[in-house]
Amino acid sequence: MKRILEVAIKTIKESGNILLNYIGEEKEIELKGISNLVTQVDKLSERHILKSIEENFPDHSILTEETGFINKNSEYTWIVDPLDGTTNYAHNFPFFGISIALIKNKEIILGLIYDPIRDELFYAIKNEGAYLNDRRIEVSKTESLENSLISFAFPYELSLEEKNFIPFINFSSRTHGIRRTGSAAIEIAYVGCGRLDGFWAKKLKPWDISAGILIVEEAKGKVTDFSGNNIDIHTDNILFSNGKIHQEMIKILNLGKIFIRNEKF
Ligand code: 2AM
Ligand code: CA
Ligand code: CA
Ligand code: CA
Repeated sequence: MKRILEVAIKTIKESGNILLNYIGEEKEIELKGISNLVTQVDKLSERHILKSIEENFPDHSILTEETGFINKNSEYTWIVDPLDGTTNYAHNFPFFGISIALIKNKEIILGLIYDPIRDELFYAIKNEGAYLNDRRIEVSKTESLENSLISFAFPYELSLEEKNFIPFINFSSRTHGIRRTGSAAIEIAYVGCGRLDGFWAKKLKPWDISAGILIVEEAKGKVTDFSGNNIDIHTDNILFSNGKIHQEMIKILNLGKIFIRNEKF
């Protein structure tokens, strides 16, 4: 694992430098769907990560956002988001990162999320804890929803019904506040280190969440679906929290109607 971790850290930081190098440059923006952007830098970052994995671990399978699945029939699969927060990146809004996870059979054994702007590397190794740079991290100790700061994400192209803003309104009056940076991976990492107390998301993809799942779990947080059930990397509706506010968040996520604070439900 030591060598795998070393290669993964070196690779993710090199891709971080690619993102930094192109910040001031003109971005070639393509649309994959309405409001679903991809730039040449997503592809450059991805090409770098693919090359590094293929050179160092030629037998491993790889799943990436922009290339898809490279199947080597291996028990190991790397899951790669070469630029999480592309829309932010294209607008020079400084919340974006890179997410890389390694799965062995069905278990996430390594997860890394790197924010090159702040030079913050969040990573976790199965059963060995979660780290921010070289410091061990844990989720927040916030005991109740009303003292929490939470966040959420979903793809831009969902219908209004699928997006479902009812939880957003219900959380608004029951928390210190809601944030949405536009980088799901960074926000999940922030749950891991206690900057956020909870994060809910709809219809994210394995490359958005896999590294974050391990980071939050190893930071002693909780990850379930909106009903409290165990998740896997394909789960549609996913909730990350410090554990202490998890049940309260599940309750609010499942309220079908808007209730103003203090109203009984
Ligand atoms: P991306 O930048 O790698 O595409 C924005 O709400 C967050 O949701 C980002 O982390 C973004 O990742 C992710 N996301 C997932 N699916 C998306 C989609 N179809 N369109 C835009 N963002 C998407
Ligand atoms: Ca994308
Ligand atoms: Ca993403
Ligand atoms: Ca991406």
